[in-house]
Amino acid sequence: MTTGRSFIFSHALCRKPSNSAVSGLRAIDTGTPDIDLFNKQHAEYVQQIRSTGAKVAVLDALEPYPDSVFIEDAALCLGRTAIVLRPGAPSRFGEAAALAPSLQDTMREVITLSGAGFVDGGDILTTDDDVFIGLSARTNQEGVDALSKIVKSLGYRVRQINTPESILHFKTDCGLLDEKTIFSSETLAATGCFEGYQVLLAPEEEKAAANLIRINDAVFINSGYPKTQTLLEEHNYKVVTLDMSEAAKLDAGLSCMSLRFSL
Ligand code: CIR
Repeated sequence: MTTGRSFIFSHALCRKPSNSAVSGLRAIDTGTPDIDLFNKQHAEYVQQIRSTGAKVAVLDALEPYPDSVFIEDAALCLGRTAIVLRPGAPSRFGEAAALAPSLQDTMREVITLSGAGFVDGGDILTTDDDVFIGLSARTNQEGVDALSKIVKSLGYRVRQINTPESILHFKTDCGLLDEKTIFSSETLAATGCFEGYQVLLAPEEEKAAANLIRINDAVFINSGYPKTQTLLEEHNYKVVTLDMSEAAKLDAGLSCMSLRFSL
């Protein structure tokens, strides 16, 4: 096992927001995303990932799939291997097949999830040793079982979690800071799912900042969460803030707009 393989990445894959993102899924309507602004914010997201030293390829928008900018839900990348997942929302069923050819072009090995189960990438948190998979409204037991077999064959341990019902995706409420430290909302951490790891709790009034991403030496958080920024800086993380207001209108955090891997 290479220390840091869960946050040191040579590459990332992103997909441009589609104009159809105005019809993206959302639990509560807080307004329609402004597509021009979404594109601008997405371009900044890509630029900041490049600033960490990773090479980023940006795929064309997929108009038939309003949520396809959230590319993380359609695949899981572990090192040089990609696993094509089966996103659980009906409007997102076709996203995995649409992404597979790009993964074939890029990755050394591509494995497709077998069976009829569902897994959204947003329900998966990977550390150096463990793959946490959360059961949720999008990820079911059959999907977890099929994915577990694959990730175990790649040398990872699996931890299955019952994601609390108030949380869309397991990773909506957590993110990896380093090989032994996880940032989490209190609600999720209270389940005990991170036993054996150091957990840094998101300030209660800033739990929406929990879905951060660590890429190389940078920790990306959404802008507007000053207590989270201070907390992370006090723990010596280099924090980069990003304004992703338009993605947030579609219940999206930061991790879901990239697939991160090393070739
Ligand atoms: C959805 O509901 O599927 C999208 N509107 C948001 C997906 C966000 N994905 C993620 O956090 N992994």
